[in-house]
Amino acid sequence: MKYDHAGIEKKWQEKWEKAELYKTSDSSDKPKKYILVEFPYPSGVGLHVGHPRSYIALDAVARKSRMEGNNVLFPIGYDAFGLPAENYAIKTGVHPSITTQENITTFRRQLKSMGFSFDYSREVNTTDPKYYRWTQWMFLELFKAGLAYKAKININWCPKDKIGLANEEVVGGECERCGTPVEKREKEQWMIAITKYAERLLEDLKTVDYLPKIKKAQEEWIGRSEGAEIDFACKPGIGCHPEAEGSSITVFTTRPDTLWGVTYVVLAPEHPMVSKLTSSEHRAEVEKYVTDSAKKSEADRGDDTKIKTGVFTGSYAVNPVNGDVVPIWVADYVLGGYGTGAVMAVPEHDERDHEFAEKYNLPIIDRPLVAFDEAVAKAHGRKTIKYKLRDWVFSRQRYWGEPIPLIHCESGCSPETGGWVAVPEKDLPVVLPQVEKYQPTDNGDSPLAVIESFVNTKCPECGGKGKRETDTMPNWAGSSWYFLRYIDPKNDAAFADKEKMKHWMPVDLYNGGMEHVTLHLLYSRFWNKFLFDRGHVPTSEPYNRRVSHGLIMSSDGTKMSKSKGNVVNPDGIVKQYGADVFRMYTLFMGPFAESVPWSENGLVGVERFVEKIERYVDVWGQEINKSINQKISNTTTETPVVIPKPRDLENEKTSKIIEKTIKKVGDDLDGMNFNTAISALMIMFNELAKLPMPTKSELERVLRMLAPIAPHLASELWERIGNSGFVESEAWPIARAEFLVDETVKIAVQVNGKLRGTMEVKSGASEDEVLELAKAEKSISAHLEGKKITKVILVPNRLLNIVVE
Ligand code: ANZ
Ligand code: ZN
Repeated sequence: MKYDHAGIEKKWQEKWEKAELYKTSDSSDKPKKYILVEFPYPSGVGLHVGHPRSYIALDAVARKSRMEGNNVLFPIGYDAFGLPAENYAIKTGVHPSITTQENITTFRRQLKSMGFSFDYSREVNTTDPKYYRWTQWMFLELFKAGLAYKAKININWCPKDKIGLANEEVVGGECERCGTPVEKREKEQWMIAITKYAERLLEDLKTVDYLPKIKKAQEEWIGRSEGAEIDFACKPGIGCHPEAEGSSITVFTTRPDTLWGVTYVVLAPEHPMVSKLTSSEHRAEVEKYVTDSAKKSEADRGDDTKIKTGVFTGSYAVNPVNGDVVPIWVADYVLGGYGTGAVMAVPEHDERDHEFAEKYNLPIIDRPLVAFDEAVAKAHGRKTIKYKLRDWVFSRQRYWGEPIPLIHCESGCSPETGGWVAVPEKDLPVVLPQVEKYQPTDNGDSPLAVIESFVNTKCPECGGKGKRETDTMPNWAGSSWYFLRYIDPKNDAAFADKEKMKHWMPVDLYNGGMEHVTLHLLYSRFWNKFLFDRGHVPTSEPYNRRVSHGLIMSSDGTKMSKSKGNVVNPDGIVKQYGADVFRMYTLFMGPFAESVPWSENGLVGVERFVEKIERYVDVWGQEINKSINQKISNTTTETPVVIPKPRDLENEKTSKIIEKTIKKVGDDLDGMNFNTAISALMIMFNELAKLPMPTKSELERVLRMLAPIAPHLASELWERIGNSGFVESEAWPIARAEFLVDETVKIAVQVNGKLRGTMEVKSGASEDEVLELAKAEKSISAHLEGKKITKVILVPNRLLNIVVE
């Protein structure tokens, strides 16, 4: 008989919804647990099988946590600003909010079909004005604290489409839509000074429980380097371009000890002193070089496998430690945005410099090293710390984002912020206006820039003429604080109630993709820290524990992609196999943190397993009925015989396998080892099939253990064995200790490091137990007589070392 997944899953999903089983209360005496998954971008193609990998796993954790007596917050929402909806609007004219709504409806239906225990009453949608009102409010907090500022920076520019491109729209240096090589162009952007928090973002990693590889990714992204700034002077008379004489170039080095081996100095092409240093003889060449390198991406420039190029400026500078006169070059392997944008080159010690020196025939000299502090002092340098982390580019010239709530006063208000004035809180949100065209304007400004009624407004300070900022916020804005809004999603007076935040924060467990452990994780940690500093949130760190799932690859091990046509549609899987098979298969397919290939065979295997569980429980039920029938027929005879019902008697072997599995599955779910939890369940059902049947209470323990993993199946079987109510309202089973230890193990016993005997003890025996047994062993006790035991060391199940005096 095939398991009726469609009927059973629908039935239980409806029952859960009706009973509001997963609605979370803010006032509960139970301990709180906040379990969070990264919310999806509701794309037009619907849920990808990669999304459920995260949700299924954390759903199992959330369900178990509820059964353990916790008040669990397990919310979901939609991170819905972004390019696909906007590009679709450019193509079709359909407003992004319409496609977004449709996509959200699809996502919600898909999520519900999988039976997730999300509290849907707390859904958030970052594009809802009631939500982004608070994103804008928080931006203004940053602005008022001086952490938002405008600066000219390079953006990716498509000269044909005449628009600024997001990094993800640049593919191999070309515009994703038209294939034209992308150029760099200077544009004024709003920036957020996240670098002010670099040290704390690094330091506080010590206080949180993140997977080691996640911590490492954060540390590398922040990229702290201890080094020194050293000045190389362009002294008169050494051959400098006259305009540069008297100035000096400041380099950043992590190796001042190598100063004596410097043979040239290199500036990044965008260094402000390049033009001033370039002699007329070299000007044409240098200018061409600067223009060409502006077209290259920073990743290409920093790529150590690429051949390095550069040009001589015609000027020289003096090495402060030994007076050597060294030539000044321009090369794009030096990045403008890091350190001081200038380096001292030491070909003898640095591989890049060595390669460059060989290519351009620059000297390579071997000089002894001088220790760090002494070298810095000799060079009259300054010790300093630099970070790779850059300030956050916080504006885009695009439509589908949160409008930046600032007004430029045309009559001179607020000169200290360049004339920018905050929109008063009572006027928030600044709602996105309707537009006719969604593409940026010809000069790269946002499409909002041509809507006069939006742009022209009054200065909130003086009431004079004002013009609105027409840039919108980047995709990362709304996701920087969504975990706070789930706590109080309908609050109109604040982004969330303080008492409620005190109750729920920090998030206890957060899961998401490895691709988000730098930007999103860092941005949201920063955002939360900033709100904490302003007294708006109760904790400095938002997430206590952070884990990550591996990707689901296609069956041939490659990345699933629409163009290759190897994308697995979760709808089809749920329809054919049911949510529980999908859930268990996803948990079973491999270690949670690792990438794993999708396998249809694997699904079929899990489908059989579900059928097997159903059959086992049904047979168990029939046996009970049989014994009851027998009892009835017996009572018709003269002397009634009582036949023991299978559910009355515990069988030791049966109990053992059940209790051991309960222990293992519990530990595995806590350790996020879902695949081994499923295999333990499979082993258990195989064993049970060969053993006397469990009692009713034991079978109930089995179903309670199954509930977080296959909730529909467990609920159905719970009912079939004669229970009412929800299996999940029961407690998570705790393994009975007496059934956990069985085998004996051989333990070697040493006295003062010398082997004095071996003994059989029960597996898992404690130090005291083993010591008592050892004392009773003649061969060992002989070595203890008359001596004082000063120390006992047990390597469980292997070795006991007794130290005596
Ligand atoms: C001389 C030297 C000798 C260096 C040596 C290294 C090794 P991290 O650790 O990443 O901070 N550097 C400085 N600013 C740079 C920039 N804007 N673009 C490219 N390279 C830059 O690296 C710091 C080192 O990278 C600095 O120390 C500098 O080269 C280079 F044997 O100075 B070093
Ligand atoms: Zn004004």
